[in-house]
Amino acid sequence: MPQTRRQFLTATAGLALLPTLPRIGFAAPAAQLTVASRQLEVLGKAATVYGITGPDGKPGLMAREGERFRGLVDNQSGEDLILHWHGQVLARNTDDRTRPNGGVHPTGTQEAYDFPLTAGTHWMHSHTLSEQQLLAAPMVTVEADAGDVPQAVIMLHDFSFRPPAEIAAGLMTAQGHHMGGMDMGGMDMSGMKMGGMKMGATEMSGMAMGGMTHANDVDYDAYLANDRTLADPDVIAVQSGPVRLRIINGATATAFWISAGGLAAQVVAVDGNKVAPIARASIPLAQGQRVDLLVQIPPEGGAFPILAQVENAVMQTGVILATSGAKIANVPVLAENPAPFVDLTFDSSLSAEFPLLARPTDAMLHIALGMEPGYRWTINGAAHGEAAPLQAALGSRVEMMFMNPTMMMHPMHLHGHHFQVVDLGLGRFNGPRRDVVMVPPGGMVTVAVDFDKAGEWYLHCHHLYHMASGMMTSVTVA
Ligand SMILES: [Cu+2]
Repeated sequence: MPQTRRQFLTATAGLALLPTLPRIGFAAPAAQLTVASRQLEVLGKAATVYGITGPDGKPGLMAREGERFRGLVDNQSGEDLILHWHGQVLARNTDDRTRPNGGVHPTGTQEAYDFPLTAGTHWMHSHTLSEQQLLAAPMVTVEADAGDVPQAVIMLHDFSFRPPAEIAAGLMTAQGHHMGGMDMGGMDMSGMKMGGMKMGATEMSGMAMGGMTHANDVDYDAYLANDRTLADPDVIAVQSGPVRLRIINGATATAFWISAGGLAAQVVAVDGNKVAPIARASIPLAQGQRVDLLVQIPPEGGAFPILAQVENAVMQTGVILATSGAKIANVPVLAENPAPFVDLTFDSSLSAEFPLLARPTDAMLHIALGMEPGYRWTINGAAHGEAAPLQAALGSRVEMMFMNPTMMMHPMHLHGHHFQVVDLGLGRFNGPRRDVVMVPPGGMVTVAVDFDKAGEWYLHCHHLYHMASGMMTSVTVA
């Protein structure tokens, strides 16, 4: 049953008296998810959005490594549903409706699922425009070796009172998108001579793109962390000692910079995959990506904002971690200075704990990302549906090289697999395992994939409006 605002306030007030973390728990393995619309208050106004509620009445699902996702998904949303199990690499192609010709889950019906859960911080979301209306939720499976460290999940969203179809229509007109009529001549791959360059993505974007680099093509009304703005943030009760933050960027068109403020913070996983722990004060997080941060609450306690600031902008959102009785100061919704564009400096410093096994590469896929006038986004010159799927042999090691001559960053997502980032344009390295990699303007990023599961898997930009405007294809694995 959804909490009312009054119940929430009561619960929050009671937290200070409780010695444990009552809002963090584990679901029974036989989970059932209900997708329905719900009311949310944003900026003092009522908004109707969607939600995915687990058996414990909380958003999404929290489980332990070794458990299965077994149970019914009840679609009460009033709309046909295409739900994606993002990061669930143990699910088969047929376990996910987000595949070519996967059909829809009709409203008013229940569907049964049964697949092993993938350890780590993952999530679930609509694969249509309703993702913009918060049709998304965490799908977190706590690793067997995660110990007793308390967990806190932070889900980020960009929010608009406008319906997503209206936003999409606006982007496709010159009025709605100031680059709609830009002449892209001379921006083709041959003009960039990318194959012969040994240059970092950042240098290349500075050189090739000049001042044209662009972000945030949708004007949002608010940015949410666990459904709330910083004007009225989610306050998560913590105690002194370590807390594992599992941060999910569920925003549809916004990349953030994550900051744990004054807390000591170590990055321990990205996209649910362990990396060699690394201390970081500021972490870029593109659409669809996740980061696990181990923070240390000091012995004296206090209140600690965990912030997500929009790239190239001053807007920010976040939650507050607070020990019992801590005074919680207001955090403004606008930061003092704009954040930079997200880039690959962070990724270049990561090392996978479990890299792909060393073996020869069987095939190379070149994937040129493109933009054409009228907000038409393409892969290898074709919008979704215009070209045949890419091909990969079952059991093969394939490298996918993404090249981005456009002026926007594209967070590229492959369904059903965790690839390994192996080259950011600076030479080979033991990069992180991920399922979303950002390809910045002017950037060239290579990932290695073991295509070990048959089926046709989507490959797309996780900017919802780029995906909806063509930047999607699929890989047939057979
Ligand atoms: Cu894109």
